[in-house]
Amino acid sequence: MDIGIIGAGAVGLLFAGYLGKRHNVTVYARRKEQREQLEAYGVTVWREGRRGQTDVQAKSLSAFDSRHDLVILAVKGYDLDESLFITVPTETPLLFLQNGIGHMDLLKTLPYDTVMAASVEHGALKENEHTVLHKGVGATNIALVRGASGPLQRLLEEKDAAFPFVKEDDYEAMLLRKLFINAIINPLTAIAGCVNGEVASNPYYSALIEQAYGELLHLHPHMEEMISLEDIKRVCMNTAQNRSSMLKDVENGRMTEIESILGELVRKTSPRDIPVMNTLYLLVKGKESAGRMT
Ligand code: KPL
Repeated sequence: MDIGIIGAGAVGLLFAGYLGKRHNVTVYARRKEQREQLEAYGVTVWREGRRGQTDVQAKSLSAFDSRHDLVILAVKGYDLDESLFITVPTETPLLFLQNGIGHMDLLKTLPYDTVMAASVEHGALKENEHTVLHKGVGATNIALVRGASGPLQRLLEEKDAAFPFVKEDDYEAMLLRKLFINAIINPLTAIAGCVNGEVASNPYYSALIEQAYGELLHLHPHMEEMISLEDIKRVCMNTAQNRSSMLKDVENGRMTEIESILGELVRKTSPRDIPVMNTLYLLVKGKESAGRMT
């Protein structure tokens, strides 16, 4: 396939590094220096001490190539703005990789023929403009929201054990499942300032995971069959060495994804019903605003 990937952060580079082995990949990056490095060196993926290098093309969005068979949106939820959708033709199949549920309305309302959503369970850390460390092998769960199933089937045919795709039937349940993971692990690691593995192994943080899970389950009781406490702890252990995306955002003084992950939940629910989630939300907002003032 001819694939365009919009966004060249850790996740965008990880997808480019793996998919670029078998597909023709163009990475759309905002900054010229990054595009130059991607063109010159390709994408480097480090996994378990081994280095893989993949050639890609790199362009700015203003040079968008409308012939892609698939466009993967690997930007943060808050960067999914209108200009992207003016650039990409409505016939192009889109795959959304965002955390949280802030983009759920877009999935439903955007006038694109083929729309897919994914929840990414890999641990990835961007080392430099063209290098990503694949710190935890997970899966990319992928569901068709509407339209043709061809691009999704092609991704499912990928046979790389380090970068598997798994088909999901219900995209809303899939996103909600990932929401449980991100709503608990991301704020906790961002506040505690620790890697994912530590929130599961430290008994005090682990107690908070249990309390937060209980609150989320109380709001979405039907999710009990779809995600257990053990599943959340398993994600922590599978990505044990990973610094969550929210921790990295806080450390770098960047805006976090807290709004698309917890914003709606906190606004719709009384703090008395979700004391732990509400506290985590406020603490991340506090860190975020402190970071942006420096
Ligand atoms: O999705 C993640 C993130 O950091 O955003 C997890 C699964 C928690 C991996 O770090």
